[in-house]
Amino acid sequence: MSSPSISIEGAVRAGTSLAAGDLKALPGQVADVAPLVAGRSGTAVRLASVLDAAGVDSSATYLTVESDDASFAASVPLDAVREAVIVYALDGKPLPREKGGPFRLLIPDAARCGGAEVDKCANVKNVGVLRLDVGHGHDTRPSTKADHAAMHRKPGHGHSE
Ligand SMILES: Nc1nc2c(c(=O)[nH]1)N[C@H]1C(S)=C(S)[C@@H](COP(=O)(O)O)O[C@H]1N2
Ligand SMILES: [Mo]
Repeated sequence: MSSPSISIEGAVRAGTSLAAGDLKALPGQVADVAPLVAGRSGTAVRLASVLDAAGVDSSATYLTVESDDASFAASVPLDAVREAVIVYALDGKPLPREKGGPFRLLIPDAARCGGAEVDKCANVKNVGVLRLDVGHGHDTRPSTKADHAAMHRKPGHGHSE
């Protein structure tokens, strides 16, 4: 079996697929995300470096982030995630799936759940695809407070607030 990877596709110069080892070799390493994103830990790479690896087309306006099982997706303005990171390791080991691994997007200073286009719900776990879109893309985030609360009541759906 090939190692898990993130696929970067859509409005890019050259679509690519990056495994943890590839992410580790990129510039923009963050040894510990804790100072950047309160309450989180792990080793990360800046999203900007990851996107640079594929070469974002100037037409792209949104980043659509999808989980590897295709169950969850969030589409956020590219401009709003300039400071985001992809966590790929914890204590020198692959980030465990239950912590959102093998790859997790974390957006510093994201708004509270359901509070804005870039909220904590957009911190996608188990990231499989980063797609550069021209305009808003696939997004499974609940649009009403009631739907959001219902989603968080489902077993296994971790929630911090
Ligand atoms: N793959 C995946 N990522 C996801 C979700 C999900 O259901 N599946 N839920 C989102 C929502 S709604 C929130 S609020 C945060 C919760 O992250 P936490 O459990 O680390 O606090 O994860 C986000 N990332
Ligand atoms: Mo959420």
